[in-house]
Amino acid sequence: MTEALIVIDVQKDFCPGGALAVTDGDAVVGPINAMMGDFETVVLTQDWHPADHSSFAGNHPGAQPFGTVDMPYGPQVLWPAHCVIGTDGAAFHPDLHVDRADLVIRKGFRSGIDSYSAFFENDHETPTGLAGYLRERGISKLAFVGLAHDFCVAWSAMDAARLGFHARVIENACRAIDLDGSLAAARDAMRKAGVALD
Ligand code: VGL
Ligand code: ZN
Repeated sequence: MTEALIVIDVQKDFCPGGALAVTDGDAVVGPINAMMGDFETVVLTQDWHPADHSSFAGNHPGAQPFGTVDMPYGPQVLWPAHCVIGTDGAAFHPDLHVDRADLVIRKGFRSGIDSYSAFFENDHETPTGLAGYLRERGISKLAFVGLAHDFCVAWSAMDAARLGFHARVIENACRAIDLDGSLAAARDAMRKAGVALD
């Protein structure tokens, strides 16, 4: 069996009570823990931002969270400060079975650029190294779960498909931010990109 489970950003700040809480975000933890046994390889991603990160609304004078700014690499949604390096909010949900992970890959750690995807930063060019890791291990099939369905899960799954991996999203183990219809748009884009929605 060569399919890997890629668990996206199941961190306290994306769960109820967190800085960028996704509705019902903690509901993914039980299903993800339960399915880990079905996969030989489990990879976790961790959103990991410096306090001066350019995706934080508070670092743009006069800007509001959930607005958009133009960055050199394209439009960027501004978020409340979240998953700041070393803080409690950046930690994994305490019930997530992190011990099962072969690899934890951090992303978004450069101040000037965000990284929704586990494979590329938001310029769609700068690699995180995950594709090389998976290919070197002979893994070609990936199942994605976690938070948020319409941002980091969707961008990761679409990049995986673009890179030639077989990519599917297990939707009952995802929860969305759903900003202005972003979940419907992301599902549509994923289907068009060749991502299977299970
Ligand atoms: C995410 C917004 C900002 C995510 C991360 O994990 O989907 N969304 N940073
Ligand atoms: Zn982030």
